[in-house]
Amino acid sequence: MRSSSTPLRTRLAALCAGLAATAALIAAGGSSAHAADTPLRDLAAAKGKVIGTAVTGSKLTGTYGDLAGSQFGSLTPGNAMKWESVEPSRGTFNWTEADQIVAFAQAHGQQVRGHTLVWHNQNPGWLTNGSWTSAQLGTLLQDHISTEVGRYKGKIAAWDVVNEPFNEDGTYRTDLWYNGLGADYIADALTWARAADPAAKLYINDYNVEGVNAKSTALYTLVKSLKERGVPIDGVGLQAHLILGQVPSTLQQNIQRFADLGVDVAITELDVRMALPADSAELAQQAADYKAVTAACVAVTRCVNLTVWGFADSDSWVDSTFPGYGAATPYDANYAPKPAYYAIAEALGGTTTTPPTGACSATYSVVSQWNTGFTGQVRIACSGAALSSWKATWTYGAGQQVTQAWNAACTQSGTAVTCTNASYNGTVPDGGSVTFGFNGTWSGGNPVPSVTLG
Ligand code: 9MR
Repeated sequence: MRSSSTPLRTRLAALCAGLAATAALIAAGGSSAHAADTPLRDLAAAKGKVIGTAVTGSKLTGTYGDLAGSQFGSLTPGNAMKWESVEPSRGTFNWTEADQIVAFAQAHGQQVRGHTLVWHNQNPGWLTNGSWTSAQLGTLLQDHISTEVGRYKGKIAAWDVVNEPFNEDGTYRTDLWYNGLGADYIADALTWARAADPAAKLYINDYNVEGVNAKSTALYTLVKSLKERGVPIDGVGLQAHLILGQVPSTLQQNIQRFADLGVDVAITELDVRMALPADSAELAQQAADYKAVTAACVAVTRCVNLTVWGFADSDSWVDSTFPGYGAATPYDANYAPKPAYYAIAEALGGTTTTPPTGACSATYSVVSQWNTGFTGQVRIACSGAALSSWKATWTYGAGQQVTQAWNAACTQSGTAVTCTNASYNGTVPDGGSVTFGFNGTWSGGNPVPSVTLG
């Protein structure tokens, strides 16, 4: 796979594009702390790994886009490349979101993991409701793979060619593909994908195959036999949708046994869900879990990619699928890094000064702007920490002047602005946030300052 190192020019462009907010962090105890100086993607690259995230194309602007572009070296479209997304009606294709994500990745020097070509889920109704002979179904699948893989030829580092082919007991899932084509649909799909893009690494991806168990052993046996038969298989994806405190003890051993078969391994969809509301103890356990998974990947040379399934708690599939559970990702819903973020950084060899218990962050954004005026906002959010009072300070770099504030008392002296809490909003609970706003004047430019919380 291509290295994730990025030309400075590209990284600068990524930083400048849509930079709408800055965040400052303070520790639970009030000592100064900050996010890892080195982005996760650079820490991972130094270990010979690529760190990725699943993304939604429409969200790739503002803070979400900044973080997706700067912290991760690989993107996986969460839904955009699935069959129901790209061919909702037979012969009518919609590549808009998939194209957008691929273009974003190229602009940010990132790999793309293509997801996914053959799956039991998220297929279009015309396909699942149709009545097909085996030959027709095979042709449909071959055409689908040739079309999609061919479209992105040379732009996809790895394809999850086959997704979730096994039941928990290691038997094949009796889905549309197995029922219509038999177990060889897997070998055929891999062969067709190889023909359409010889450079892309081809994976089989599944969940609950992180530890050594019946399901992962079935996957192991399949990969071994595909290799023996000369079928193109380059890697296995361990999805890793984990429950708090339940990282399998055999994770590293399992990664190693696949590596020893001569295939790459990727952690493809990592998240760690917990009972809501999240408290400090849960967030600390989650950090330990993320650290353990990252360390297991770091320990095995052929574990090449570690991808989180959404990087922020506001962008996770977990909450709607498991009511009462959530907070599964490394950033909270306000894009403040959680203890899990720092745990990943540490497992990748980074050093941070953040307390393991969590932090509060202040995020400045320009809400609206006109000729010479603007409305700004600062959001103070805590995760794994709490505040009973707060003070946010920043220095304007382009002559801006605060004229009026609400939900805070703000003063400006020269270029220095100091805002303190109102009588009613000094408390920011663990997992909560407070927002204050202000109007100001500007001329020439209105760059976003860095906010210090203290
Ligand atoms: O994140 C995806 C979510 O938006 C979809 O609603 C869901 C539908 O099945 O699929 C999610 O992604 C899945 C991935 O494609 C395969 N592994 C399990 C993921 C979580 O369900």
